Amino acid sequence: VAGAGATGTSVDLQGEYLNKAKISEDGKKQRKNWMTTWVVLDAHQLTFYKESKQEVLANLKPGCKPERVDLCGAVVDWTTEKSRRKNVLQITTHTGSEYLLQADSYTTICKWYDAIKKTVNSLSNG
Ligand code: I3S
Repeated sequence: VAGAGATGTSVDLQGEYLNKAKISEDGKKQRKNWMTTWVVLDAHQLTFYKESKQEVLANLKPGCKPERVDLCGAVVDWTTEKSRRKNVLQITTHTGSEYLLQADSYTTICKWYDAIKKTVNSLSNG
């Protein structure tokens, strides 16, 4: 279970498995492909790892290249239109890339929604 620690206005969520689909890159539509990734939120970005939590924490795969999403200038919202799944949030980056994040647990996805929102807000407040 992720540990959430609030420090000032930003929140670090130390990681959880979530379902992710990238639906556009820099404004260009992508074919939706849901995958489960280990997701980490820090003060500036979200990081999606293809590797498991254990592999990430133990640095078992030195060559691993996670996908990083800059949250500065991003917009976070719930969406019911972009997927038939329940509990889906959408992140649109300042470059026009769009990601969907989903969890079966509403509590889990709400925690991520709130934390990502706080991070985006803290970045826009300087
Ligand atoms: O938005 P879409 O295109 O209806 O998303 C569905 C597709 O990605 C589908 O794969 P195909 O492109 O091979 O048909 C997936 O199997 C579905 O899960 C996607 O819809 P949901 O509602 O699950 O996001």
